[in-house]
Amino acid sequence: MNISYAEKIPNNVDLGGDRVLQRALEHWQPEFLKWWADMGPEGSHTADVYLRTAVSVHPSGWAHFDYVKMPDYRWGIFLSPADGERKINFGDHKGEPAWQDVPGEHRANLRRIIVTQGDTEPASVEQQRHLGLTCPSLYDLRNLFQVNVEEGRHLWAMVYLLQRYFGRDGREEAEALLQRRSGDQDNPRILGAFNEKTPDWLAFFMFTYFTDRDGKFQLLALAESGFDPLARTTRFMLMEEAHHMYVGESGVGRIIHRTCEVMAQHKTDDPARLRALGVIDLPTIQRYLNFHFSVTIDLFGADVSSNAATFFSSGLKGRYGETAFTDDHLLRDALYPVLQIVDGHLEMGEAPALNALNEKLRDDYIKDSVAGVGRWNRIIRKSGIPFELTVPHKAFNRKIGPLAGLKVAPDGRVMSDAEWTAKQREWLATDEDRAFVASLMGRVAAAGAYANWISPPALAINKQPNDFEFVRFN
Ligand code: BYC
Repeated sequence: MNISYAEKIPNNVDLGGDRVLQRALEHWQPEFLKWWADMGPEGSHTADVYLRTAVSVHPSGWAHFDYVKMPDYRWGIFLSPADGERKINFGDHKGEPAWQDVPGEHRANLRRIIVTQGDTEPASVEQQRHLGLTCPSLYDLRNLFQVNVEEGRHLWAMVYLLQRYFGRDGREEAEALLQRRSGDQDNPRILGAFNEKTPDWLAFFMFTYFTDRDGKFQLLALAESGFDPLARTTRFMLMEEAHHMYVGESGVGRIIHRTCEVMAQHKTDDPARLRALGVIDLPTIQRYLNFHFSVTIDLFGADVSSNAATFFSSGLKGRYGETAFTDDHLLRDALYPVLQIVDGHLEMGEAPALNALNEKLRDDYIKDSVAGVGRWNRIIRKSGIPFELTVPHKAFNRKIGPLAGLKVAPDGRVMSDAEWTAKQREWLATDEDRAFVASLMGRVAAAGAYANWISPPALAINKQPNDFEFVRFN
């Protein structure tokens, strides 16, 4: 079914055929728009932005580019095409037809997963809302706005499921998703990383590289769900998510490229000199990386989790690449390696694989993250600079799970509290680092101009040149 843009809420789920649901969503729509006006990107409300909008869920139609006035963006409900033969591929219900409705006994857990996923989407928009005021170029501003509108759409994706399948509870949850606020003392967002600040563009690019990648892996696990509407909606979200991680990877890459250019030009690796020259020194980039990586790997939950085991056994959340595994997809007897704390030291041990599914997904995530860091290092190597960015040890700076009880250096060495306190300034972005990065953030909003601390992109978006007018102000 194609997406109908004639309707108030564009969709490919035949919303017009379910008047009750349509009315419920049309009731939520103005609340969403009010939240967007209050908490969405500052300074975006009158701009025409060269945005990608889906006109169909097929390869030819999901990335249609045109100028859109931001508040007129058509947030809609798009599910990937159904496969009528789809089965549940894991857990106790393996082999049964995928559910088209919510199985009563799993209702509470399913709602909780959908709410947790949904909560991250508006959270990230709130975290990023001031960044447009300090954009390094119109190209970057456009990318920020693209990411923001799509996170808004991902909220719609989860709200559709809540309102369509969970009745009154679902409507209440949909309202609560617009009431929690990132970083709020009394009513914060659900997961830790989504209450942190994203105060500058280095943080934004690190967030979209690392934290949006958690999104990728969680969505890949949910795309295996036995609850078919969740699987179908997450499959379509994943197509959009890929661009967000690209914004992060290429953004950090362009910052590194510019720094290396200035290092080579002035033959210096002295951070103070480089800062005076207006670029971000590589050790500061490493400290930001350490922060965003460690905060993000906490998002996978505790390494041994009975919730994760229940989600899997009941067919709600699979493993990344579930159908490609050649095991029994039940995991009743399997084991999985997990780090354990023995006499204050870290040792590799084993846990039942069923309970270690958060850890498995975290390991898959880490492998994927490391690959992109390797691509950043290639930029540094190409400039002939002897510096290598590294991903810190899995136990570094953890706040969730048993590893949160230890102080661990980026190289994996367990240390005393006193040693950690003395050293952490070398490893995590300090107030001074953040103040310096903030001092570079000035608005560059002329077509083709780029801030001094970041290189222009090698390739802009949709084959447009770097000096294309990606945002028009009215
Ligand atoms: N912060 O048994 P455990 C994205 C809680 S990102 C705070 O290990 P479980 C995006 C946990 O809730 C993807 N609390 O938990 C990216 C539990 O609480 P209760 C988002 C945390 O349930 C960028 C308790 O600790 N999607 O899309 O196995 C921009 C025990 O923990 C945290 C999902 O996460 C934390 N970091 O696993 C925009 C998928 N971690 O019950 C968007 C849906 C754990 O004791 N969520 N806790 O009150 C899930 O699958 C699971 O909820 C989690 C947690 C994997 C997150």
